[in-house]
Amino acid sequence: MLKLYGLPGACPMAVHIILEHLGVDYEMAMVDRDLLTSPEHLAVNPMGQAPSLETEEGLITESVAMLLHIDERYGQGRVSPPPGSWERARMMMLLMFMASQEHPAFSLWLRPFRWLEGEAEQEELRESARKRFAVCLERLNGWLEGRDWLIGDGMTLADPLALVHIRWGLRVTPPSSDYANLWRFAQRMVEVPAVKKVMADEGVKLAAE
Ligand SMILES: N[C@@H](CCC(=O)N[C@@H](CS)C(=O)NCC(=O)O)C(=O)O
Repeated sequence: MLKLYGLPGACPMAVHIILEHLGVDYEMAMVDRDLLTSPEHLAVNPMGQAPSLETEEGLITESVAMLLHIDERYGQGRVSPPPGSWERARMMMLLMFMASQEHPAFSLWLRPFRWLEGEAEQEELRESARKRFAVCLERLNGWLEGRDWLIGDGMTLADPLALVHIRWGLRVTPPSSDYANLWRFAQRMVEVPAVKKVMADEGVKLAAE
């Protein structure tokens, strides 16, 4: 059985939602934030992060890789457009955008002290990251103009990751709730049964913490 190592409300929640939405058999192992860098967890994820996915063939890290693998292997591609299609290219663009641009901007805003020592330098980095994250949210907001889902007419792999980032964005200025399309989308997403269940299981709400 698949085993997902998670952290409540963090990017593993996107993978958790897809497992639940596709009705895949899985086991959840929530990692204590303080134990991310314990030798036991570093053996699972050498970056000291979550998510990680234990499969019968071995462990994989990186949420985008997990999302794709779960859908291809266990979901018969139900939550992604067919390979070679324009829609799939757009879904991949969104996944990569969120993972490689939006997520790092948020992480730098949240924890500038991981990268710089001086307080003034940290403040400067935090401010640049805040602006960068706002640019990312603006783009995501634009992609949701006039749409219920990021791609096509139903949930794809991109939507749960967007929800995670929108939730994080409630803590940043301007908050994600100021972006009309993002907020409308998030409010719809939390009503999807799999999303509702996962958020309840992880003990998180659509509200600033
Ligand atoms: N590129 C990785 C990023 C993983 C990542 O940054 N995970 C965060 C949670 S969203 C984490 O474990 N943070 C804890 C920490 O860095 O201390 C992925 O997409 O899986």
